[in-house]
Amino acid sequence: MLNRLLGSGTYASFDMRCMVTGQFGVGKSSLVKLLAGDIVPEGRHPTDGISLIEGRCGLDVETRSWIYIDPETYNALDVVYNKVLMTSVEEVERQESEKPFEQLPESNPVRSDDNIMTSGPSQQPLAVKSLSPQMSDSVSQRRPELKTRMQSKMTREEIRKKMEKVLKSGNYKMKVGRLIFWDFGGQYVYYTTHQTFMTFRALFLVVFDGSKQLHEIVPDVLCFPGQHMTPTPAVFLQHWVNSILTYCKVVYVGIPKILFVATHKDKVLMEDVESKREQLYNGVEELFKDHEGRNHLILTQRIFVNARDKTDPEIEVLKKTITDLTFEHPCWGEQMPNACVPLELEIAELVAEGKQILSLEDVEELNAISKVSVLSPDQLKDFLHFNHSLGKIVYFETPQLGNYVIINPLLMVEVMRSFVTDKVFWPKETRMQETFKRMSESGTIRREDLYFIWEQKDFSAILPYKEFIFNILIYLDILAEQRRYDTITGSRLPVENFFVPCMVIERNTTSFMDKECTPERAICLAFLFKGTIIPPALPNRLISACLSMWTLKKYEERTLLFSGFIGLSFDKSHDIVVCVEGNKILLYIVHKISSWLIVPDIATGVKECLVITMERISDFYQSTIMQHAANNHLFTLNIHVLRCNVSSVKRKLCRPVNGCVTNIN
Ligand SMILES: Nc1nc2c(ncn2[C@@H]2O[C@H](COP(=O)(O)OP(=O)(O)OP(=O)(O)O)[C@@H](O)[C@H]2O)c(=O)[nH]1
Ligand SMILES: [Mg+2]
Repeated sequence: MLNRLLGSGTYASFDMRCMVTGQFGVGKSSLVKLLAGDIVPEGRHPTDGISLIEGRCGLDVETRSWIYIDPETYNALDVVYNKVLMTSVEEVERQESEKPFEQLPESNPVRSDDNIMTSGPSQQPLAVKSLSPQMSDSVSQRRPELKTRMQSKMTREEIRKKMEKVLKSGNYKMKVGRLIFWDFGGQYVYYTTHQTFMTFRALFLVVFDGSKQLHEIVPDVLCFPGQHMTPTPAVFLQHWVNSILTYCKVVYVGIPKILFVATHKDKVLMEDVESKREQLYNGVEELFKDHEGRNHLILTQRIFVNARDKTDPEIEVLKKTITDLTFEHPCWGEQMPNACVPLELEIAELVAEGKQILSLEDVEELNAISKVSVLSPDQLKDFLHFNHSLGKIVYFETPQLGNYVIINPLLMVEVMRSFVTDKVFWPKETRMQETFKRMSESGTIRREDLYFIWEQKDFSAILPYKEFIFNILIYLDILAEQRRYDTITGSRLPVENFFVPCMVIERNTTSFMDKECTPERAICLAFLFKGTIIPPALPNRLISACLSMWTLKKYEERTLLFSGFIGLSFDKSHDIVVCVEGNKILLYIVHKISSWLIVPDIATGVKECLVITMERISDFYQSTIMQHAANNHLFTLNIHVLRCNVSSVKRKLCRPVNGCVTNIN
């Protein structure tokens, strides 16, 4: 698909996202600040959601040196020009001497309802020459311009002027690729939303506190991944490695790379640092010695820093390691199609003006009125999908979502942060406090309450597109509809409440499992994951999906929705429980009298629903523009039928389902 876009020449793009993950409070933000050349503030400042540090540092493509960028001189728009110009001066010169002869495509997307001529031919700008296979100067003179809402800013003249400015500054000669730090907040509630941004086109750091023992208990943790284990730094390390490898499709062998960084070196006696380093990293090796994703882990560098001290010589070692890993990354210097540059520039210009979302019509118009290059409808769709896969825009081509394009993906970070946030960041306003309290207790929120949250100044960009954004949240299973039915007519009632499973941090303390879900009355299926800990986003999405299929059960006056646990009513006799235990998702089917009375077709139906949902969820993460790429087998699914003495049910349940290995226990 990309090849079609690549048709008219390419430029090399040097951009690297460095995603910094790890347990809360271990020093991620401090470390990122040091790496970006910022001052590390005193005291504890937890990160709300994700913080992005962009345009502060980069790597010299030729000398490999770490470059700090003065924020005063940084201009996001110049980045695109720089990138194009960085593609060897010789090539630019060669292109200059070439005579472009380009044809108008047969399916010209330009509508001819107006007859205004475009401005006359301008001098051919330097690197733009090979941009478009579709537009020659003579053609552009013939092309009628539209009376439109969108205004094309990128005239050839404009691009030429800006290119000249960048050329004159000489900045492009010092080929600097950008490093963009994604600093992830480490609190549990963010775990479901973080994965939305993870990609194999990045480098990952997993940070941990080196002054602690890997297996000592982390105090004051209510909720953490691998719920049934004891919360220790080791559990958090495993969680992050599993999350990264689950949510990043493996397109290139061993990519993305994951580098461990221990912090708090200053809390260890100087003479003990080396032995502590040895002990920590031997522990990490031991933890992952049988891990399937071992080839992603960098275990040769045993970095141990004081994340508050920029003079720590190991910060240089860390920088050097990040540099080497960036240069080894197959996406560093990736070839990007020139044909997309004009539209990219138009979009960058709008983002710089503060625009975050465009309707698809606007994008089509922007493309159609371009004075430099027009992509065909197919190319435009490819452009959108490709840029989505690069993380530059967000575009889901579904009937409900395909009419809008989020041109600044940071908006999604804001959307998530607006309501999936740790208690310390809850808004003070009374109605909103109540909304957040209800969300964390019962896991529900009303549509209008979310809209009300978006009325805050911070989220004013979301408000005009609230319905579209709301639908995205449902599509991502961050929100799930609470279905209700009229008990007399059986017809569906309008949805009032939406569930937000990731905000529920309370654990199941009801006696449902002990009293109702007994071996005499229930059968149990276990979905086993290869990793040691299931990343919470996965069961949370599964819980969302269950909530939209079945009715939430009430027991002992409480609704059975807890962190990693859900109880549902299937019908008057059957209940369903889905819960997480270590690396298993357990599905119980409970009959109100005896497991012998469980209707086999109900059991298989529920199982298949769950399997299909799990496949859909994992497919979602695996979807990529590079369809031919290898599959990620890190997360295959086994089904073990446990505690099932009902042979007819057992026989039916163990019928293999697509894509799953079925084991009988
Ligand atoms: N002594 C010492 N303190 C550190 C070090 N790294 C971080 N800190 C302190 O630990 C606290 C937490 O650091 P942050 O950088 O905010 O931690 P974080 O991992 O970003 O935390 P979250 O955003 O909540 O996930 C702050 O008070 C830091 O000053 C270190 O290497 N040594
Ligand atoms: Mg932080």
